[in-house]
Amino acid sequence: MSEALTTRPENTAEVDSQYLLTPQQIHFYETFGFLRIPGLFANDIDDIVAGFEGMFGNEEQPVWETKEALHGDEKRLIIPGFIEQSPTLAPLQHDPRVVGVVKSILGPDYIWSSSDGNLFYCESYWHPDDYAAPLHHYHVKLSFYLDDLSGDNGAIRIIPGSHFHQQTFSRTLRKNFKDESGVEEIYGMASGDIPSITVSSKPGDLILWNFRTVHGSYNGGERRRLFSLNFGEKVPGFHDGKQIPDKPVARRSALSS
Ligand SMILES: O=C(O)CCC(=O)C(=O)O
Repeated sequence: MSEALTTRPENTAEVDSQYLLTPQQIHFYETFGFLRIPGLFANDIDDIVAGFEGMFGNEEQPVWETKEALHGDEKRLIIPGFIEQSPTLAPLQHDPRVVGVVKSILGPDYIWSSSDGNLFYCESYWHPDDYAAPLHHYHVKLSFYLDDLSGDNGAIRIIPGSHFHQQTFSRTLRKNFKDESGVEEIYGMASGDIPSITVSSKPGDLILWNFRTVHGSYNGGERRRLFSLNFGEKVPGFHDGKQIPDKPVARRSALSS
């Protein structure tokens, strides 16, 4: 295990500037609502996968099995509070790479909003993560997909710009995607053909997205492995208060958040 996966004191600790996002990465994230950082955890991936499998392989570990409409009524296994219960993965919450990303996006005042581990035997239809937090409360999700994924086997898909949750575009998507069975009638195409970006990924990549960003996954039904770390702004509405209505998102550096 690399030193980066050793326990760090707490999330308010200073983080070295090498772990902060560049102004370009921040602006990409704030414009499109997601970002992939290739290979950020590549050196630790064997330990991360072992930690993940250790959790799902532990017969004493409570695991929820769901069959929800959002996943076509197909099977999904989920462990809430995932890394918190794993001695191998818990240090990730304070890992400087995680803290650097989170501080770059949320600034110094952020809260931990728990984690979840998932085994998907299903697709996920289009949705924002408003089941996890109200949309006015700005959150970022840091996702670790542990398989080689492309559009053919369940890579996450993103509708860029859909995180501007109060705008007509985003409101229209949320309304029209409420019921998956109506999508084809509304748009004349299958849900999986809706315009989007497929974020292909390899184990060791980090993918982050805004909870408001509309996302989904198609063609992936065989034990796709994902765990996510979630963080939110401390004061709900703080982030939105900084955006001037109808003005372009300002370019900024991690230290001017
Ligand atoms: O990978 C997937 O199927 C969807 C993941 C997702 O929607 C989530 O974690 O919020």
